[in-house]
Amino acid sequence: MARDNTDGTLLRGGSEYKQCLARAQAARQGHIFRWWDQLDAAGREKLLRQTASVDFQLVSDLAARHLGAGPEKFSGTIGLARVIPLPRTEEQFAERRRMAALGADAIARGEVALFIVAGGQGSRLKFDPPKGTFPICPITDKSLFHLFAEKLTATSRRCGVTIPLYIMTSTINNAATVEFFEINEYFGLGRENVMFVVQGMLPTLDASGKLILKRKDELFLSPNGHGGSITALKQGGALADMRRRGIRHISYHQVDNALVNSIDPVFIGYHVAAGAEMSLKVAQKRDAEEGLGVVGNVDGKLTVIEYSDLAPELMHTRRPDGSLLYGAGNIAIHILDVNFVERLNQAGSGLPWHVATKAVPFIDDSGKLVKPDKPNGIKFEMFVFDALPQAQAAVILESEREEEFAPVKNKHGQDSAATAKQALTNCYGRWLKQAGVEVPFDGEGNVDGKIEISPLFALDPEELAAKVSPDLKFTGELLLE
Ligand code: UD2
Repeated sequence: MARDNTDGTLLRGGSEYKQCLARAQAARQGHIFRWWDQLDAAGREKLLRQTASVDFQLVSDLAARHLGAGPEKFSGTIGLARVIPLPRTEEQFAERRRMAALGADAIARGEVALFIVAGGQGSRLKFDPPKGTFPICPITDKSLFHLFAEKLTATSRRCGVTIPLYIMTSTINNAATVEFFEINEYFGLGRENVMFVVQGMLPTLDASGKLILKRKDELFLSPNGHGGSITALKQGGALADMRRRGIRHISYHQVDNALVNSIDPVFIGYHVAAGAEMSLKVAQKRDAEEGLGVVGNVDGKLTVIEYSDLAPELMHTRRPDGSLLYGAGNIAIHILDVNFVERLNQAGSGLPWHVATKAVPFIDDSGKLVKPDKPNGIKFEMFVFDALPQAQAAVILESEREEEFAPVKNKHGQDSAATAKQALTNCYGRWLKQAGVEVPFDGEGNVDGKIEISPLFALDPEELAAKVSPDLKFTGELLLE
């Protein structure tokens, strides 16, 4: 308070407080200031800053629409979507080669940027720092961000062009993410070619629609979902930067896929050839309940239905041959056209909201912190794939999951760091085998040992085959940098 009295911010803080309190009270959320008298100047400032960022109208609309509505599972009719299958015939291989050439041309013309969404909290991994800093490479322990940066550098060199990188963070992890890039000197990408955009945050509500306080001076805010990237790209200045650079196509992926082919000429080629506005990659689901959305036609529009929104009877429907009817899982790799993202922004993104209920710590009526073990907090998120029905044309490309999808989601078990590291080793092992090198695989396709091939050494099996001799001996650990 002394500071307020001496430099005059008390007056500003005072009027700001009155304004924020009035807005909160008008929205029936005045309780967020109940501990005001106990807060020091820093706490008051924090609470005011957070409250000022809250769109109370949106919050009350969301509460009115979603509270008590119960989980809505999609159980309607899903038409099958046209998916470009993995190549099997000579003709299909030839078409993929033609598309690769088309895509490589677009990259070389400087029309493609990489965009990584990394604003999530990664709570299942139980790793506090930003997920992109997670050490993932099997031998060197390089981080996910480092691995993606090397892929980008290798592609840039191959195509003779600078490919800019955009990363979406949230207020929770932006500072730590930027610092990680600073410390690592932007992994050689050049600071001027890396841009961070910060996504929006939304308050978490309790069952009665009240904003949850996580501390006496802090609202429980959560990132607004990866669908928030549509407006974040615009508001953070990334779209303008892309326009300046002549970027037309945004290659989008999540921060948690260790095997992703960040800039895939084949995918870009198909997207460009179809004049698509948004495209996505799918892979066959491991099993009916794997946490991947499925793609289909709903009311004549291509749509992704998130696994948690899909009725169990649809999720488990099988064809006569035993395969899953809705087995094409969304692996969250997209291409978005810059013009499309601009158009979505004109409609304020136009993406629907989804509800998730999570156990979140809160301050109870007596001011004590409670850590519930049952879900008590209602979060709202937008999903980027909900933009798909608005795309005038779209391509869905099937990918080999062993080559392109190794998500790092959990601390242990399936989709964990251990399975992703094994998937990297196995993928590099298959590339070596194609190059004629003897590599032992067990019956489940796992290499016994560790292999790491830096993208700067070889970006794909063809480049590797040109660089290694079949006489290379694998003795349980192999690093090619
Ligand atoms: C997502 C997809 C799922 C499948 C799977 C593939 C959703 C809802 N589901 O599942 O269908 O494609 O990925 O791995 O997307 N993120 C942000 N800001 C946010 C929330 C998330 O940047 O507000 C990022 C996050 O950093 C991560 C990615 O989005 O890179 C995925 O987030 P997730 O772990 O919540 O998604 P998940 O595993 O439920």
